[in-house]
Amino acid sequence: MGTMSDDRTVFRTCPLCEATCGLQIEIKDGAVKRIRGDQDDVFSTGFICPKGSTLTQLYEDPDRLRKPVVRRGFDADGAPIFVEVEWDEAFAVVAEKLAAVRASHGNDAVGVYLGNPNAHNLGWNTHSRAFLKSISTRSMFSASTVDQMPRHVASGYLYGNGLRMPVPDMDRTDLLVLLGTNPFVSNGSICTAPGYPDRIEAVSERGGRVIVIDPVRTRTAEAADQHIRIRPGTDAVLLAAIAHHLIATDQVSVGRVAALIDGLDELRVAVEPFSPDDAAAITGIDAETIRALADELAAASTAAVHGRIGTTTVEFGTLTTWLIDIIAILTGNLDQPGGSMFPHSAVERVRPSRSSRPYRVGRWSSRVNGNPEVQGELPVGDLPDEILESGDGQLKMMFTVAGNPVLSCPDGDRMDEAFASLEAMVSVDIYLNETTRHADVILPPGSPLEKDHFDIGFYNLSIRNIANFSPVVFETDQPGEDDIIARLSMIVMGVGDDDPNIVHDQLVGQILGNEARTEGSPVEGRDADELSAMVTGESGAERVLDALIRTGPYGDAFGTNPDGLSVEKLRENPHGIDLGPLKPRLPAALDTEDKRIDLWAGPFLDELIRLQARAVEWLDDGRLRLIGRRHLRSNNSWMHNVHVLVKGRPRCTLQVNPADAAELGIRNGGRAAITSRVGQLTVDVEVTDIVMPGVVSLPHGWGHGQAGTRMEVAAANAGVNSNVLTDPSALDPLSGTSVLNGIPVDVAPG
Ligand SMILES: Nc1nc2c(c(=O)[nH]1)N[C@H]1C(S)=C(S)[C@@H](COP(=O)(O)OP(=O)(O)OC[C@H]3O[C@@H](n4cnc5c(=O)[nH]c(N)nc54)[C@H](O)[C@@H]3O)O[C@H]1N2
Ligand SMILES: Nc1nc2c(c(=O)[nH]1)N[C@H]1C(S)=C(S)[C@@H](COP(=O)(O)OP(=O)(O)OC[C@H]3O[C@@H](n4cnc5c(=O)[nH]c(N)nc54)[C@H](O)[C@@H]3O)O[C@H]1N2
Ligand code: SF4
Ligand SMILES: [Mo]
Repeated sequence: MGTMSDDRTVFRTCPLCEATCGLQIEIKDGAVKRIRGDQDDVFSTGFICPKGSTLTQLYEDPDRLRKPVVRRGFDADGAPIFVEVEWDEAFAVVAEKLAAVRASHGNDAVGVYLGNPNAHNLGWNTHSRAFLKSISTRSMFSASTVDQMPRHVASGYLYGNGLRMPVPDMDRTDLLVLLGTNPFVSNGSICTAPGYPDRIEAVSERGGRVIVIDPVRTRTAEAADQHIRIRPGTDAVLLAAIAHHLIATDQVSVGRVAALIDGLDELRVAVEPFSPDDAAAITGIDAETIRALADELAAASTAAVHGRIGTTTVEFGTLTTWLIDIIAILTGNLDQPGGSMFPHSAVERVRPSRSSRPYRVGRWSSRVNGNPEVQGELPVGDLPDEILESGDGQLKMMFTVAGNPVLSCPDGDRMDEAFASLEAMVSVDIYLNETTRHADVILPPGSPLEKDHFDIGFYNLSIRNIANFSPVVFETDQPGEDDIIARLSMIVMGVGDDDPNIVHDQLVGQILGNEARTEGSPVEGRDADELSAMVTGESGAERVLDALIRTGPYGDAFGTNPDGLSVEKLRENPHGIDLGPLKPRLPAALDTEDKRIDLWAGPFLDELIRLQARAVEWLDDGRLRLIGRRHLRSNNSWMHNVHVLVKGRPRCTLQVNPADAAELGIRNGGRAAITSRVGQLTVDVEVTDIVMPGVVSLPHGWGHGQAGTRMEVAAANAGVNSNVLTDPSALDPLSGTSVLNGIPVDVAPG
């Protein structure tokens, strides 16, 4: 808490979603008086959503953990009993538990699950390396395999690096085609763009068009020029048919990047079976509409096609993502202004390397189900089996960092059972929730207002190149992720020290040492110790960030580029620095061996053949398909303890089309039983024609109020866990991503 004389206005970037909005925070007498959108933010210019202003409520939430807690047994009802302890004691328990598990089961018995807020967290971004290297486990799981993993795999094969992801150049495009994304609610994903609604409107205002392809008439679809309803899971068929039509009608025009691309000729044969007429029966979109869409894509002077959750969390997620890039290539929109472009951030997550190797997956597989490793991870759908099925390499201990897999990942009940069965568990989290209630120790970092911030991840997915640093707003005794991860790393390595600065200094030293040795680096040949001494920053994360920024593409190179960036310079620019619109980056940004794009580098030909066979099965199964949805005032499973966000009408309802409701005998406001291969739920029904016939929609992230959790508001607005219905064995085989959209279900009056 601040002091009575603490009156000030500060500016910071909201860390809650990918939009990176600037906030203006007025502080009076040491407390937040008001949070508004920062009109002067170089990127968001005042835009804010209802969540942004609730950083105050998160900060003040009495349920948010202020000190570590350790589990000391269970009460008579079987609920865990947690007691607060000092930090040193908490870390001692971690060390003891880890040593015990390693002694009896070896290091392979230790696994990790990483949740979504890590991507938004500066300390995790700067320090994860230290932790993941020290723990060195093949049992790595994350929210990526219930999210964007297909994007990484498609990028890996096409561009040589899984992290090289194109984004739609929304502010300059003439035609924006959005598949399986509802940015009016989610505020966008793999497309960092604060104020999506205004930007979408601007496309139409400047004479362009916006087309939304979604089974639901979402708010985004309402605002678009055209909404095309599609049967869940069938986007790959639609996109293959678009490619088919472009080729069949001689409308292919690859443009500048043509010289870099191998395998275009083979595409004709590969998409031959996907005629618009055949695709119509599978996608539910008539052939004329498919042809018109393809013609429009070909005719537009610039076009950007973008797909998210509805296109990645499906059985053909990787193929769909690959096809999105194929359409960009065929229409001359890859790496072109107004098309699909590669950001160039002040801290590049991928630096083009000189010694490239072919992109690889499957370097190891999951023990029980034999699914291949992808990007160093195993499918999170495999996690319950890896914990529950006995045998060599069975997981006995888990670290979870900023994740709630019990609600967010497949087969929720079995996930819960799995975590309950562990010998040891450590969670880095701000709440005692459905997942962390199984932990032996919870290590809580401070709330967002108590941490510094810079979106290392999302500026690499941004439609403009932006740099914006946010200092701490309120001081706290709670360590940030940087300090916590540093201490965990030392415990995992068996180092006796407990001073996180040792790790901070090592990380800075490694970064600068590497740079000094790297040919072409702005600090090539300089003395790493001298450079280290010039690094500034109040936290470990800030110091690592300073090292990264100053040696990055816009950096001051520790003096040789005096106008360049440093954290100090960013501190002087609290509204951010605009580094300009995206620029073409190929071939320099390619990490493939030959600096070329080989369309068939991955298993995509086989996958197209598999799609052809599968699509026929979908034709006549006649079952309802379950999809998910998001709400503007929610954030996956974890902001349900903020009263202003959850109040009002219950949102965890099953949306059903009126025609289906009539046939099933269920009514608006009534109850329904919904059954999948793995689970059953009874839910409140909302009859609405925004969902297309044959499709039902239920949001994820609910199902609160379980014994031993400490989230009073969430428990009072519990809802049900939609992922009880998610089949862990249904996945996109190329990426290990779970099928969360298009789950076959039966619905009956309940
Ligand atoms: N059916 C269905 N399931 C889905 C989805 C879907 O569309 N449908 N979407 C999927 C997607 S895209 C994702 S990303 C996943 C999310 O899956 P997860 O990341 O596992 O779940 P979250 O609900 O985001 O949980 C975030 C956790 O981080 C904690 N936390 C919040 N802020 C901080 C912080 O600053 N530091 C730390 N250490 N912890 C913090 C919260 O208390 C919570 O425990 O869910 C997936 N699940
Ligand atoms: N308010 C809010 N914002 C969030 C989040 C949140 O939970 N709440 N979560 C954040 C996270 S972790 C992520 S990853 C992003 C996700 O951001 P988005 O991808 O924009 O997520 P959704 O709003 O779930 O939109 C997915 C859309 O896909 C549609 N859909 C379902 N199946 C299919 C299909 O087979 N084909 C097509 N074409 N469409 C389909 C759904 O109807 C839905 O409209 O949002 C982030 N922002
Ligand atoms: S849109 Fe996202 S970044 Fe912007 S205020 Fe809302 S939650 Fe924060
Ligand atoms: Mo996500």
